[in-house]
Amino acid sequence: MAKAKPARAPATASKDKGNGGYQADSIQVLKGLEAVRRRPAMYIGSVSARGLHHLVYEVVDNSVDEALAGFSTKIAVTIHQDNAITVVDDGRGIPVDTHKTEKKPGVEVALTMLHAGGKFDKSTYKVSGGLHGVGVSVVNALSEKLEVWVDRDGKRHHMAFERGETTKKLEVIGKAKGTGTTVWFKPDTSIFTETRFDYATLANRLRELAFLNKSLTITLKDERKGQAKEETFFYKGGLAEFVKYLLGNRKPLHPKPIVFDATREGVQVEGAIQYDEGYNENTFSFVNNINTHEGGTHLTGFKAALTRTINEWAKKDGLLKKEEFTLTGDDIREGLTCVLHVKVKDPQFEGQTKTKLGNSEVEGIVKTVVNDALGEFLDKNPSVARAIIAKAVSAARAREAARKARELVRRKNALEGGLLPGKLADCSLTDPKLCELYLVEGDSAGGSAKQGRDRGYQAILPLRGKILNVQKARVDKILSNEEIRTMITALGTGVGEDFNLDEARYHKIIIMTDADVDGAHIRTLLLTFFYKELKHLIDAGYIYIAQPPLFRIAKGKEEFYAYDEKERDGFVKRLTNGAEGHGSVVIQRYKGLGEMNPDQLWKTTMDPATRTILKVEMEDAVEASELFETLMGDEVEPRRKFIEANAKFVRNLDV
Ligand code: 0RA
Repeated sequence: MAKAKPARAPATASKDKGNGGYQADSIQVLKGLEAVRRRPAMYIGSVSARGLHHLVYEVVDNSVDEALAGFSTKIAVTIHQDNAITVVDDGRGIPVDTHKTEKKPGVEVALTMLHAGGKFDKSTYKVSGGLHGVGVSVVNALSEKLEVWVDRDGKRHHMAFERGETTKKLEVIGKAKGTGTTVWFKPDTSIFTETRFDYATLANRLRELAFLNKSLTITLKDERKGQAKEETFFYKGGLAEFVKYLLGNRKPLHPKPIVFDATREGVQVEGAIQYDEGYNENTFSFVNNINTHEGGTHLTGFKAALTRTINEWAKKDGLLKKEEFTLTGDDIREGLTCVLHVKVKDPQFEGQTKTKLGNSEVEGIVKTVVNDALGEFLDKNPSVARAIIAKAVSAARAREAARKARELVRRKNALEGGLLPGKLADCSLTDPKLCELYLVEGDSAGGSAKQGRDRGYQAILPLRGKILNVQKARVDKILSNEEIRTMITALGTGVGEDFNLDEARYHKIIIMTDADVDGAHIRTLLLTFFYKELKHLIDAGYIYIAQPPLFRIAKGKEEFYAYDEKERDGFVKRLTNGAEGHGSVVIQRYKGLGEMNPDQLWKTTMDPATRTILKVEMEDAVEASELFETLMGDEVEPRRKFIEANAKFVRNLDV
């Protein structure tokens, strides 16, 4: 019977079947990695693109740990022709001497035993938490092949594996000048649903790591045909440069980021903040290089300190009248871009995605560090202090105005006795579960939709392009926009604190815009508005996107509608190769919904029997909010990218 080693047994390990005859140790090892292969998502989150990229992060995190411990300064990542990956670092190299209890080379233990990482006391701060830190053995288990080269003690060592099993034992293959580790692996295509690495995805994480570790140089090289590329990420300024990067070309309120870096009770607290003239907050927090999307004690401490310090300074300076007026945290964080990075020895990660720091002692530590540093900065830079406070005061006023605007929407509705907007062509049924509201771009398309619809359960609200202007505005402005107000009235739910999902007049709200760039822009703006002001409608799964066709292909009496080029070409082929007919094939490209007659619009886009509508999902709200932040900013490029990537939010589904 195999010896039980609970410390190493994975949570998912099946019951010991007692493989007598095999060495206890080898059974244990096999079982460990087999558990990973059987339930990979348990270890890397998913077997989709995200999980695939996680393999790279896992190896890189180990290299970063060497950097945190002060031994490594360079990490090089290469995406090879065949979607294999190499990660090279100049750290100490994975130990090659015989492990005391396992009686195997350390490198073999690290790569074949689950959670073997904890067996080494390698550095004070480790990248560990959430899905990180599961260990390189997990990468090994999920790789068709993996090879490792370790430079240590003047020698170059080598080992090879297949699907987690050792195929070449540790061997010295030559001399080595310095120290370091090279890991080459080819993800197992039988496990992952996505097998191509996305350069931008890897670049984003590596760039982030370089910002977070200012002494680190990280390179990323893509060797694949047609997309060869190489970038080096190195930021001497660390978090201050990170903030500048995040700020993009938004106009800063003060010339330089405010930075702090102090260690108390073994916790290192690093941060950089800068205000811009906009209205959005952009806060990113990290613990040991991991993005704490859900925040936690470090962020709570930071926010409390910021609110307190700014209020105190404002009072001291006579900018606020004694107790009569206090700025709220939200007021003070308007226009703030912030990166907070703390290093904690024994981080406790909580929350749905295990990205929320739970260590209670960290809150007070961060608060003290930020109070001290920020207080000192404000005293030394009174003009910056006053600019920040003036901005927060104006935010407070705007918030008050927004409250009034919301009330106005509510009162107006009450006053009008629930009267619906004149522009709305409502449906005759009243059960919201059955009713659909089409938000249609432009009056002409609105006209076609009104004529083409099934008026029993389909309502039409034409919107003009004007909502474009709300994109950078504060809530009070947004709510004073005619189009937006009309929409809210039609939806019936109210907005902000007044929101009530039960009052929704339709359970399907379908955004129908032109299939061009302008249409995508309007759709994105509507999504942004829903996200910011009517999030619950997205949560409830009420928001959809219509999919109008791009082409009509006709020959004689036969006609087809195509939703992309490929489909179009298919239909054209069919019509040209088909039985001899007369007349030629006519291809019409729809530039807008308005070019379709009511009947065509119904058939292609509105008839539940034939249409495709995409449900907007906020599955990854964190990612979404970051993207929306990007979208709300002044930068054009990220906005364009967002619009292109908009499909990320939608899941193919027709009901
Ligand atoms: C265990 C112990 C030590 C280093 C490492 C693992 C290590 C792992 C990886 C994975 C990629 N690069 C790596 N670099 C180092 C500490 C070794 C010592 O104490 O000398």
